[in-house]
Amino acid sequence: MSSEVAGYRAQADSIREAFERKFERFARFLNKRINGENVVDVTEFNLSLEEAQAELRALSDLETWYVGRKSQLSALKKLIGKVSPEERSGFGQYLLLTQIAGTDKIAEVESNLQSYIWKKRSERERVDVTLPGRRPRRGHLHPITQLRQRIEDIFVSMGYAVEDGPEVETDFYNFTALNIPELHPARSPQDTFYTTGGLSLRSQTSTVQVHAMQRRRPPLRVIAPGRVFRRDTPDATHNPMFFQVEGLLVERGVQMGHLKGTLSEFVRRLFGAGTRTRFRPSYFPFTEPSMEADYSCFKCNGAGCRLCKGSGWIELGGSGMVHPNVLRAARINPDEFSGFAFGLGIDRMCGLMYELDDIRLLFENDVRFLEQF
Ligand code: FA5
Repeated sequence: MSSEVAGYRAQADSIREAFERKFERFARFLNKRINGENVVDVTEFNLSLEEAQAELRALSDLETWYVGRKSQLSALKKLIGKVSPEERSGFGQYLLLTQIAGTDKIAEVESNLQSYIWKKRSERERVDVTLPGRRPRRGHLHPITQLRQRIEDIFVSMGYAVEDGPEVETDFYNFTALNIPELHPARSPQDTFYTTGGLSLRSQTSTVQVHAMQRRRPPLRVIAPGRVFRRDTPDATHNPMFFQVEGLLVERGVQMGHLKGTLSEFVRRLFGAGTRTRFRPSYFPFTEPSMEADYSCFKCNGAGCRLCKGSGWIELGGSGMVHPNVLRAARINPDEFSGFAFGLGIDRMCGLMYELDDIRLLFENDVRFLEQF
């Protein structure tokens, strides 16, 4: 053997010795040879799942160190072609045996660790199918949604369609089309949140009046429930975000009696046949004439109690005959068609029905509170 090849073989021997030293920590994961048979009891490994996974990673690092592309053994293999043809195959074989001596052991440990990990994993993920099941807690609709649906049902049964409108509005739909020109003082009580692009969050569902008239054309009957926003400071009866339901009817020959009859029938269906209504003159820029509607207290039947603050009456909302300018904004001829509109606040109505001291409770989303409805 040439001194050159002898030197290479010595290098291969020292690489293998270094490997054996590094491999010592894994020796306990090798099969045991008992009576000539390969035996392994992985339960003796005594590792947690995470520890076993870490061992597997360390083993893979060792394999890379020993036979990886940049390993010293690979560097030696590149020399095979350089040794003399007579010595080439002997040297090549020597390196191959050196390599196999390590990779066989690595493969054995890897397979044993894999089965240990599989065992640990299935232990951890095992499901005891005999355990009693956990019953899911069923929720229910929010009280405001429940009330909104009751209101919708009543109006749908009176021939109304349910209409939807955007919560982010242009100045036209929120104010101008509702007969509230720029700089008109009626804008300030309904001050809202504006974006820099000239849009605003709608301050009332009355915005849907114009959308509905443009979309459906008269004759029409719609209600439009939805979320509205105002710059109101929160207190027991105010929220900056709350729900309203708008009603709009536009037909030929509609007059105030139809409005009064509709709202009276509505409260009778919602609170009971004996419920009475009263109408007070009021002002809204988009209705003329305008009225506030009240209904007799459902708790004391009008005698006066804590709920109605002793008056016997509870406020229902605003209403009136649609102003001709609003009809004109939707390109409807006020000489041909007339209509009425009303707007009710759902949150306050909900607060009264459930005798809540504070409507803010409705939005705190405390399930202990919400579960009661
Ligand atoms: C209006 O918003 C009119 N659009 C109603 C209307 C429609 C009149 C159609 C004529 C024709 P008002 O600002 O009064 O009206 O509000 C109506 C209802 O919303 C009130 O009765 C009240 O129940 C509720 N509301 C008003 N502000 C708040 C608030 N900050 N928090 C909770 N509810 C509120």
